[in-house]
Amino acid sequence: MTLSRLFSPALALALGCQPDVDEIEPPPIPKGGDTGDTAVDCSGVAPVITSLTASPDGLHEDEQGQTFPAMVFTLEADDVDGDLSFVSYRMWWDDDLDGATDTTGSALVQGQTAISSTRCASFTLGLNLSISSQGNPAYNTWYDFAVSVADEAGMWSEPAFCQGAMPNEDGSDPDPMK
Ligand SMILES: [Ca+2]
Ligand SMILES: [Ca+2]
Repeated sequence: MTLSRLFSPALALALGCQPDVDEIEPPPIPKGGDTGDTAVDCSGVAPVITSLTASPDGLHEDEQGQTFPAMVFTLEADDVDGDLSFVSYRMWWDDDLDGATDTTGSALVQGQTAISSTRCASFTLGLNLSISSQGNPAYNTWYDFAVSVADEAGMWSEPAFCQGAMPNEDGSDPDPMK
């Protein structure tokens, strides 16, 4: 069993076009009522990414049966106010290997996925995000990647950075970083 099965569905994203993921309709955010509703207390703090790694992940097959080299990003984040019934994510990358990448522009990949968590309880998110490549990121090329995640209120974490490389076109592992 893979980590992605344990934690969350791996998301196959077709780069260069709309992410091929199910659009998840955000659930309505409870409004504070006259009964002392505590919803306000369970939101307002952004998640904090505590670890991020990227690994080549062979070939992934899309819905048309075509295979593409893929990477998997393993991310952990804490959200102390526990408003994480779904998580949004954004990714950026560049090939200037200085350990960071610009996150002020439009994300190169973004999406949402449902999360099984207890509302209002501090929650440690374990998320595996898969991306497959049709040329960007290039095969067998190292990049700085950045990932940011948001809770259901849309509060974005600071970006976390890691370096990684897509497999070769045949799915074999990339060359070590030069
Ligand atoms: Ca939160
Ligand atoms: Ca960079």
